[in-house]
Amino acid sequence: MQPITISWCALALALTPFTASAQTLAAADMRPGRSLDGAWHWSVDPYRDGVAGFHGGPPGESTARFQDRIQADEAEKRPNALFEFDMQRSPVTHLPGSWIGHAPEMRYYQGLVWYQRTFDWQPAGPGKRVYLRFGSADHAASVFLNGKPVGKHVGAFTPFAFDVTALLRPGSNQITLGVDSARTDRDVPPPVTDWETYGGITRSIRLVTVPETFVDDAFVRLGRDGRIAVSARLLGPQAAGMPIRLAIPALGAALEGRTDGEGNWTASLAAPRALRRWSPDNPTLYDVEIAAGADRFTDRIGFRTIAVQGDRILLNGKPIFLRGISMHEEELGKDPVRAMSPAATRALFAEIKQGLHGNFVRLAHYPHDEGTTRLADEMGLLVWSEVPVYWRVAWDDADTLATARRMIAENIRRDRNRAAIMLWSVANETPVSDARNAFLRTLIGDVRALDDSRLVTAALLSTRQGKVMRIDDPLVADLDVMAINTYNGWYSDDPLAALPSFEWRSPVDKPLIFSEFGADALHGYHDAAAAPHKFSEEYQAEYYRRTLEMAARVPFLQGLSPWILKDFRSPRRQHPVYQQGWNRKGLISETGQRKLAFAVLAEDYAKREKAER
Ligand code: GCB
Repeated sequence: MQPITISWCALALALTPFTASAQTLAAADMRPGRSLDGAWHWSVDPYRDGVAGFHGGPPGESTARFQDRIQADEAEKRPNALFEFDMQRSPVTHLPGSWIGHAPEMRYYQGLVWYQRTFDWQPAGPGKRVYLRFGSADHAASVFLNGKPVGKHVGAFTPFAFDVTALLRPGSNQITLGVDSARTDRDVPPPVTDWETYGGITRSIRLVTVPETFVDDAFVRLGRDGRIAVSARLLGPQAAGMPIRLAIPALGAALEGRTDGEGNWTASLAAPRALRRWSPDNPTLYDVEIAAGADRFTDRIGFRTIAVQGDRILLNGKPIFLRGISMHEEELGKDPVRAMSPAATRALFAEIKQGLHGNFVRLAHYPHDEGTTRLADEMGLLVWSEVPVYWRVAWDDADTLATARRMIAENIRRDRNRAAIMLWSVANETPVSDARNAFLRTLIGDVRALDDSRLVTAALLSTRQGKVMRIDDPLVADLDVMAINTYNGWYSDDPLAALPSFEWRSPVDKPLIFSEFGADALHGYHDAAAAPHKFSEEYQAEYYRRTLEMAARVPFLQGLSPWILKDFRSPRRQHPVYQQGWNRKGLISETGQRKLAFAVLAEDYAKREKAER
């Protein structure tokens, strides 16, 4: 293979800040394609030499790991060639999976890591485009194909894709990418969170093939007016004025039209009588097709309505109480690497559905894998979906706001066909200030513009006077559903017996969710004393009993998502006996052992479920 000389200009391009992907590639996981998961070479780069030159100066070819050459071949020809970085002889790992599992010394690494693999490719034929799509990269990724810069993406948790049609060649191709997990105060989230940064590539990598003109984005939903509405967008040279057709074969429903000058199409039809509405009890999904020119977009979509009426939440017109739990994206086991296989997610969802009698999950604190929200659709679990606008972000910074807005848009465009998603949340526990209010109001506006069929919320903090709990965050006025994280009895030393007498006051006629409450317990640590110690299973169980008693007395409370289903890794939780790097508020341990509090919540939810039937 001939070395390719990378021009300074190309390198400069590669190093400019974020290049937005211009397309959405909705339902990309349903498209034909080629998985690039599997064996990849990796190489750590703590001083970021791979993107720097001599003495740390401007980038130069000598150190670049993304060059298009097999170094062993070069060395064979030129014995005096110097290679300090040789990706092809670097160790191999399996992607997806965070680098914290690549080698013991990577456990706490934060910085730049390079990945490289080769693959054979036969051209897709004329009239096709090929996208290189990453499910996500934590936190920033620079991608190179055959030594040429392809693009950059900043922000973990949402997918991104680049059109690589022109860069692919018949035969052997080489992808290199640098993934940098380091974040600053201007990032979303900022560096300090209460969860592990799983640096690297933790979701699937695929080449996705589409016709030259294709359905890039499609949103199909049941509106509150009883009609099925579709908004679709074509991308490509023939996008304007193209005939387009929506079909839901199992319902015998079809709709035809033509895109406008920009490639957009919006239309609606009355919901067929035979339509079975999606709900946690009957998670019916339909195959939906949109055909336009050579393209056929397919998805599996459920139809239901979600609304609020006074302090009630309505699913398909009927009040529903959300029997939920929060969870992080982390598989069961002693050494998770955030590789959520369908089986790993199914195991956790089964604990919620069957174990706890739940109907709702808060996917904290960032968009989870697209397979997770698909599984929620399939198994029948309502979802709270959020972006990592967490604790303190740089409210005054225009770039930070732009990042958060992009994350929201990428999340909603990826998932707005998932019937399970009921709530979009724009922030978690953010201290009130004018700058923060303005920032979050912009995000709320974006959510409403992108999706008129769901509810908007944010996890807020309350204030306390004695035993009176007030919800006085001004953002309440902008939300459909109020949500409060409350930890009396854990972060306060109130006796647990006092919790039921706390009184909640609402400033508005809106539903409330307790989006978090919880207490740490180390599985297997028992304390039989009348007043058990914190961190014991008995303390956590009693905390749940008392908090649930309090919850039962709040008339406008319409849901719970206690913190949290499973113990999760958190570098800030270093109590040497009880935590050892884990937040222990799980109802199950990191390996899936149920703690006493699990049964307490399950009993409460079973009663609520029975009462609803
Ligand atoms: C919170 C945060 C959550 C933490 C939790 C805790 O309020 O929203 O991310 O993990 O409390 O355990 O303190």
